[in-house]
Amino acid sequence: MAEDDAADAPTEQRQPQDTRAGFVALIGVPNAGKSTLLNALVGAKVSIVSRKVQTTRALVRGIVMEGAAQIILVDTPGIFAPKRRLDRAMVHSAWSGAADADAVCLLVDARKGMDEEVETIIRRLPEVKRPKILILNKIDLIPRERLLELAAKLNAEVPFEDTFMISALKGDGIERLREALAQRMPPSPWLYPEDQVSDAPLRMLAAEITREKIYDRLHEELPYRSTVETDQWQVRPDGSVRIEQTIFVERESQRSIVLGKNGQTIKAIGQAARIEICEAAEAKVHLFLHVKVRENWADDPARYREMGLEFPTG
Ligand SMILES: Nc1nc2c(ncn2[C@@H]2O[C@H](COP(=O)(O)OP(=O)(O)OP(=O)(O)O)[C@@H](O)[C@H]2O)c(=O)[nH]1
Ligand SMILES: [Mg+2]
Repeated sequence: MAEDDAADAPTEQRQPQDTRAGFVALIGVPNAGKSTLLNALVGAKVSIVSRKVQTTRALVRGIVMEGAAQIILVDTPGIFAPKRRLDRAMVHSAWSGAADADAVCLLVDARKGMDEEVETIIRRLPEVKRPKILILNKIDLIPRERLLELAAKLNAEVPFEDTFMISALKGDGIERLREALAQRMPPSPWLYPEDQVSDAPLRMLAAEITREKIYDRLHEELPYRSTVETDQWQVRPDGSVRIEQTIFVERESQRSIVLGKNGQTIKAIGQAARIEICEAAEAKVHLFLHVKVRENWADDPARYREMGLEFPTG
């Protein structure tokens, strides 16, 4: 090997010794706070959050550095009883995220406790032959006695290796959890550059941000009947970015709701999305949103590919 090659050595060779790296999956019922926790652990907004259930639709990876350890956190869609094809793809992707991880964290909304939905996950958990960790989230909402009771009840059902009580929203217990997860990472070179917080391309994140604004502003079935894709991402000579996105809905009546009276709703969605996309892209952004009616988008494999989901046949 020529001596010059040393300058081009792969990044692993420049890493400190004793590095560790691995995957930690966050699973739980919809709305347990998985995406909020991912963002809190990463320290940046990587995954979208809303008050509504079924916000996350595909695996979202966030990268955390803790000392010599790199933790690749995998946010997953909430696990629920699927009805539609899209539901099935989401739930399938959640379990697949767990199957591949070095550790699986079950996140439970402490205020809701152990309901039927959590029970359903617990029944299937033995299939996942991975170290399991229990995380009780939203501890800001309930008294401590009830927490201990809930932790005991869940630990009686599943052999969790560890239990944490946190508030992902307020940041309580996050530091300790991050350190504990780092300890569990196996020896390995880092898998991503150490300053990277996500593996998702910006155009994907931008589509997700717009979808989050739809979840914030539209209600009932609409968020679940729509999807967003980034069609164009054009960097202009002045460094600003021109972005075009399409919001797919299933009916003309839904299109009217997304547009709103005099286009007010789409304007508000666009404004809110643009501000956040600017931050993510670190550039001035011109955002153009189009709304298209595609009756069967939820049965179209191309839409699943864009979302990063497997298309369930049958
Ligand atoms: N009070 C309180 N609210 C929280 C906490 N963590 C998350 N939330 C709220 O719970 C709601 C759901 O949070 P998400 O992070 O979107 O939940 P998720 O588990 O990712 O939901 P899905 O993607 O639908 O599966 C949001 O309104 C959050 O602000 C917490 O520690 N305390
Ligand atoms: Mg989520």
